[in-house]
Formats: sequence, C-alpha cells, structure tokens
Amino acid sequence: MARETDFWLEEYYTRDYCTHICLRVKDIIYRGESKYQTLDVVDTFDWGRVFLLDNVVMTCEKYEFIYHEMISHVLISSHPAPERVLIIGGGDGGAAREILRHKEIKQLDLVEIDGKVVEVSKKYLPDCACSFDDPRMNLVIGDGIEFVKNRKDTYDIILIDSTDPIGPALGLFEEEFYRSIYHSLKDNGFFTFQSESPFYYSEFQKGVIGKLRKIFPVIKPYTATIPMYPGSLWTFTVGSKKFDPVEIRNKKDLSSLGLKYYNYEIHQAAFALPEFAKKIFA
Ligand code: AG3
Repeated sequence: MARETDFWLEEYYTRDYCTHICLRVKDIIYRGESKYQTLDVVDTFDWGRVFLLDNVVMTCEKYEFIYHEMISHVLISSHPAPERVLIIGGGDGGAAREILRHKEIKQLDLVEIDGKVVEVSKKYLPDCACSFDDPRMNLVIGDGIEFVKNRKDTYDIILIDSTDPIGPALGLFEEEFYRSIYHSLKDNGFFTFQSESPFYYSEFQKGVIGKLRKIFPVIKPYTATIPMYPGSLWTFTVGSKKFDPVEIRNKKDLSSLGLKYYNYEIHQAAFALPEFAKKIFA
C-alpha cells in the first residue's frame, strides 16, 4: 500500500526504546495540556481516533469497547445485587457508559482528577463520553485517593480506570489506597483495577499482588485481548471482601445491551491464566 503521509504516532513499550507501536496518522485533532499531563487526540488510518495522555495510548475508537466492557460487566455479573458503583479515573466516560447500561444501577460516582480529560473526551470521543448526562451519574473532578478516604461501607463495586503506574497515578497502586477501597466497599463488595500486561509489567504485578494480599481475602486476576495496549494480553485484578468473582450471581439476558466482547462464556474464560502469568499472580 502506498504511503499517504509521513506522520506516525509512536508509543514506546520499553524504557530502552527497543519496542514500540507505530500508527500512521491521518490528522491531528487536538493537542493540549493540563496541570497534570499532555492530552492528544489523533485520527489514525487503522484505529480511528486515538486518545493519548503523556504520549501513552489511553483508548481508541476501534478497540475501546473491549477494555470498557471488560472493566465493567465482569463485576456487575459477579455481584448479587449491584446498585451503587464508583469509578476512579475513567474520565473518557467509556466505563461509565458500560456500567449505566444496567438498569439496576441506581448511582454512579465518577471521580476524575483531570477535568480536561472529561472536556476533551466529550468533544472528540463522543461515543465514549455519552453518559455524563445520565441522571444516575455524579461526576466529581477531584482526587480519587482523597475521595475514598471517608466513605465507609458505601459501594457495591469500585472500578479503578487509571493510567499506567507512573507519575500521578502511582498512589492508585499503593497499599494505603487499597485499604481505603476495602473500607469504602459494602460487605458483598468487589473492586477491580486495570493491572497491565504480564508481558511488560510482571514486576509491577508481583508487587501489587503482595499489597492486595494483606487486605483482601479474595484476589482474582482476569484477562482480555486488547490490541491497543502493550502485549495485547491485558489484565484486570479483582479484590473481593467475600465472594469469588468467577461465579455469576446477577444473571440476565444480555442480548438487549448491545455488547461486542463480554458474554458469560468470556466471563468464565477470562479468569483462566496462562502458566507464566499464574506464577506472576501467585
Ligand atoms: N486506561 C489506561 C490503560 C493503560 C494503557 N497503557 C499503555 N498504553 N501503555 C485507559 C483508560 C480508558 N478509559
């Protein structure tokens, strides 16, 4: 195929700059910066619009459904009666869109530290940011770590939709934060967080599991295939106060929800780990 432009978007996957992803760019839609990070929206030939924070791919039109469905629907299905959900991060609105597909959800609090992420997503990623006007949605622009500190026994489900564990997101992978999450959950509560790829982040994953073990009696990682992220094999990790998330307790007819990745077979299968990954999460 003939090269139509000389503009390429790169994200480096390793610190030695030896591995990267490279996408041919159609157009630069938005470039800006906030108090916290740089924000870019770039239209690419293959993945559609790509949203980057500090030059790291957060989401893209072609594959966002996989991440957003898998961070959301797994726990909605595991919980016996989910009503109140908290999302920390997730300012693009993709996870909120998925959570609010479920009629039984009465209130969703979304705490995003960077208001500009919400603003840019509403303008340039309308398919993700389509639920901010839902009456059940309570958007808070603020620090998620502070937010959970004084909310005891409040949520059925908490999702941490963060960036990689570098810079401003580091506090979201700390023991103290996980302890606040534990206390903010009701007795049947679950939380999940995006826990990176075992191909690139195994050391981080081992560390984080060690922290969670001190706090949550049940810890279960699960996977999804997400081509827009390093290694494509991505993990989420569940911390639970009581129940095993593999089991489906809130079964319903999913056909009216219009999902493109999640179903109950995927729910079960996602908790199966390859041998090398089992060792990381052991
Ligand atoms: N959360 C970021 C996932 C990490 C991506 N990492 C990477 N590309 N190196 C995505 C937010 C979507 N709502």
